[in-house]
Amino acid sequence: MFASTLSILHIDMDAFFASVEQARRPELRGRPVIVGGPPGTRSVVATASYEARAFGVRTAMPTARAQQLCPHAVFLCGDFAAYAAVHERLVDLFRMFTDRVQVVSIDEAYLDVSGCRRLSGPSRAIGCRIQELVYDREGITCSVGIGSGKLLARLASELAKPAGIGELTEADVHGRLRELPVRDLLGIGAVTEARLTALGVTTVALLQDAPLPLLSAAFGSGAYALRQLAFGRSLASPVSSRRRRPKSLGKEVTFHEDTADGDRLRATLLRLVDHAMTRLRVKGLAARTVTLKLRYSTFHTITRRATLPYATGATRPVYEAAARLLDHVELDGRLVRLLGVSLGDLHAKSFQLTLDDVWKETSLDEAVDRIRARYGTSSIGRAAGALVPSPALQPRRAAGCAAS
Ligand code: TTP
Ligand code: MG
Repeated sequence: MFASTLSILHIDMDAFFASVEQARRPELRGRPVIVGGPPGTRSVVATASYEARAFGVRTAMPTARAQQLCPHAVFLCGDFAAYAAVHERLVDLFRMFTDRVQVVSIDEAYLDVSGCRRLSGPSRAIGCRIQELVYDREGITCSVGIGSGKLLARLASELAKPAGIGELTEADVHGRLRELPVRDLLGIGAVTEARLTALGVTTVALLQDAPLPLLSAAFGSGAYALRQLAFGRSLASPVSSRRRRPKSLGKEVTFHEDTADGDRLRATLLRLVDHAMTRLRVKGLAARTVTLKLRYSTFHTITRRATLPYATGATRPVYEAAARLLDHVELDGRLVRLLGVSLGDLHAKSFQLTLDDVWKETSLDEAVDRIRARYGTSSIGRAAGALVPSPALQPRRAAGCAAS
């Protein structure tokens, strides 16, 4: 059932990673910006600014293809710490309006403003104010959708992109919504779209009006969910402000050229741990396990896990544990294609600061994070020797990693 009022807001940043880059580097504003790995590598596009989208560049496209479509674009490697820091500030901003905030991803959230409209005004006024504040504080635009439920709000923000504000009412379900292609309904992916098209069902109107036996024959019990979608009702729960803690958090990299160079593997490992730990701290978390992932050029993949004596947000003990895992891997002459780390057994940060030296390390790490959030990930790096003075971790060719 619909609530009687339009009180759900869906807020989604426009071209988030690219917009953050344009905000902090004014020379990029108005230019096509593509965030992903460098062209010529095996990477894909994480996102593209709307200027680049005009040339057909899309998320998940190989960067090599993006470069063909838009050769004059500025290609940037992502700076996740900076995006995560903006994310945290955005969530704080949303919570100024209501505590019923459901964070869906790094750049989008639902707000249930039903309880705060007397103080903050109608939903549309709240949405406009949020757009202004996001722009004033972060220099980026967002789209706002307003609906009586999450699905309609999310559809409305999608239709309002970029930088717009839109509403979808119950009346629209029997009007404007009917004209849209089925693919615009969230939850309908390419496969379902193709199956619907095969049945001749290409628009929301046709999906609303399709005989149920036809849908049931093709989709079984999924027919009911499809029909609900067509009428703007999601089977999703109401806005839930419960903060979800990720189960794990990781980072991995595919080498441009497969390698067996121990120094290179250790340097890469340090970079991966360092960046994953920054993300962990931005989320206010500490990790107790670290898992090393290694894929050989044969695509055979191994993982090795270590458990730390306590959950920590400090980079050094986690890197030490990961480096020990790497040291014990026998390469036997094989080349490494991919290296990754994953942090697990995550706890809220307050669990960790029990030891003085951990506290000092964490303060140092947090200073690094602040510099990164302000000036970019590459603004400050770590030398393995400086980070890891203990004899066990002096840079050396890892026994198990040397090419034989
Ligand atoms: P989205 O909100 O899906 O995309 P967007 O903000 O870039 O563009 P839009 O204006 O259409 O909302 O995702 C938010 C960020 O998450 C995006 O900037 C980059 C990142 N991302 C990936 O890295 N890989 C992906 O496959 C997707 C979908 C997003
Ligand atoms: Mg977005």
